Amino acid sequence: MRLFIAILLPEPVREALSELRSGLPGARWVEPEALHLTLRFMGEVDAGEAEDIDAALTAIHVPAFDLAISGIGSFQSRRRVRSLWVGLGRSEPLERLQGKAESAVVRAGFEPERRKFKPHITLARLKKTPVGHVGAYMETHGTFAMAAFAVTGFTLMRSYLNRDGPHYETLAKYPLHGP
Ligand code: 2AM
Repeated sequence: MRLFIAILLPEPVREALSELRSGLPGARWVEPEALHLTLRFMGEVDAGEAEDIDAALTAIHVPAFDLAISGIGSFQSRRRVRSLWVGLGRSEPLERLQGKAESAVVRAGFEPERRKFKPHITLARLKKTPVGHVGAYMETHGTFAMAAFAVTGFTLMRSYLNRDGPHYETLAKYPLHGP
């Protein structure tokens, strides 16, 4: 099974982000209920490994915290824009939680993640969208910002790669506690 660790977003946040889902031809928008912030992507694991990850995540204890969303950015490769995302304000509690999730996964027997953590919430995946359209979209929405929301937990997610795009299932929830 294909697993990752994520923060799911409260309904009002998903609703606010949904307003960004238009005005870009060729974009495949992420369904509002699937919007999330990935802390760690493990990829294919077996049932035993999934249990070890779950046990290690259960041992994480950090207080709940607020997280601010601001700005829109993109990932590019081979001179094309591949995805569009909303960014997160710099957050020490988020980095601490991500660090703990990373250590938990390593404790469960996985190789450390070598890529730097770049927190983002993917809004759309793009195929052959002309760069001018992306520029126009950024002109309109690039400074998007909204009120901070409370992060009260994180989740172990399973991803199914369907023909119509990825589908996510929540396998386990790990609540954070009062600050
Ligand atoms: P993305 O939104 O930028 O694609 C499930 O695929 C989640 O894990 C997505 O949030 C995805 O980020 C993230 N992820 C991180 N590394 C990944 C990888 N190597 N392959 C697929 N998804 C990855």
